[in-house]
Amino acid sequence: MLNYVNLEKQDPELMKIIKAEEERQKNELEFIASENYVSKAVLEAMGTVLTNKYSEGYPGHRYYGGNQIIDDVENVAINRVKKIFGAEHVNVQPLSGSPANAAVYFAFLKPGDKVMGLKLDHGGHLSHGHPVNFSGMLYNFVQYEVDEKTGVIDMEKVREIARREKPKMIVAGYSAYSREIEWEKFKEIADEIGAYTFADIAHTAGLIAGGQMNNPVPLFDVVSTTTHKTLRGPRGAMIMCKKKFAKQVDKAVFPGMQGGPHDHITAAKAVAFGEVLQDDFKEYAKVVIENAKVMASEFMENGYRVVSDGTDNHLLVVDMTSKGISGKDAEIVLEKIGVSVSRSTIPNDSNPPMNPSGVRFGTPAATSRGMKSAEIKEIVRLIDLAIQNKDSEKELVIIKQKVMDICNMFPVPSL
Ligand code: DSN
Repeated sequence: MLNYVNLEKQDPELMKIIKAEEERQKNELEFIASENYVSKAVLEAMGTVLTNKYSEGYPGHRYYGGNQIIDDVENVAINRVKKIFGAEHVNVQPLSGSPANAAVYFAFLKPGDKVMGLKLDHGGHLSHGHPVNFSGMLYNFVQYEVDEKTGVIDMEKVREIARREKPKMIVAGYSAYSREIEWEKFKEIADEIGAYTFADIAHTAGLIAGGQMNNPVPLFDVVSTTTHKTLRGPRGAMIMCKKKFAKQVDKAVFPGMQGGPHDHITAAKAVAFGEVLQDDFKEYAKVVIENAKVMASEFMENGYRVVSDGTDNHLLVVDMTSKGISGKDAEIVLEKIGVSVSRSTIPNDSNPPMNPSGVRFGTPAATSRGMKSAEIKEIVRLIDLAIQNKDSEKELVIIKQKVMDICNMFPVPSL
């Protein structure tokens, strides 16, 4: 239980709401692939006086006085990232994933330039060129897709599109793609046409940091990631790049995109990076993937179609129409039993994004609670039971109690 003495006294209305969310997190299972639980130390760092400071600029070059201590905070964060990913240059100021990606485009491109990214319904991200997003509005995106039969990116098709379109930048790294990414091949293709390589590893950064997936940082020109997904830090992002691009990336973040960095969040990022450098983080990353693999095979054994027939990372996209239910309706049924998931499009989805065919499941949060394959198997069994009994409120209540029993055995690390 966290201590909120002053908040409780001063603002009981808000305290009640925050406590309700605490209870929800304790009593529900989190399978949203982009969510996780931070440690108490990370939470504490976010609640410090560092939030009071303005520090536009970078360590040693600020536009406000009194920043010597903030410089120390930012330098600790930067040095830890360099150690984790082998990055030549790091900017830890981006406020979140999309602003980080905006800064990357801003650093390397001019409006109207051609960029290649994976289509949203094939696993890409809004900021990889979707027409409703700034990326699709400001830049001329051409999109690649996953193979219709395998659900996997066909690198020869990527090469073909790249040769034909000659983009200035190729984006790899995704939000709903469950397979290892062929970073070397992307680099080879980009080199052939003289394009920049940009990896968005927001989803898999923690798995890469834990040594369980291939690392694009030594290879690619620029890499962005959020810090709050598999990396298990506070909400935020960062950019890593080759030294030769350091100035243009820093300029794009500030003053190009942002004003003052959130120094309390930078401190919490540093604390999380410190945790990533501990030996047990490797084990966590390994179990995240083991759990996702078990989840995928259990779903398939129960007759569900899993996109690409499995996973190499922390997530899987399940085509719920293979069980006669849409992704949105499945999300609602699972909410009733206390399992949080996010609906997801599947490649070439015939249904609209608000009511797509799939559900994306991710195992980082359950793994942070200490769950292993036995629990994952039981959870898939309960999910399947809920889908089969979707119209029986009585059955769903019984299943919810079983979910609650699992939650009670595996407390949220910070609560
Ligand atoms: N919203 C994140 C996700 O769920 O993947 C990406 O921005």
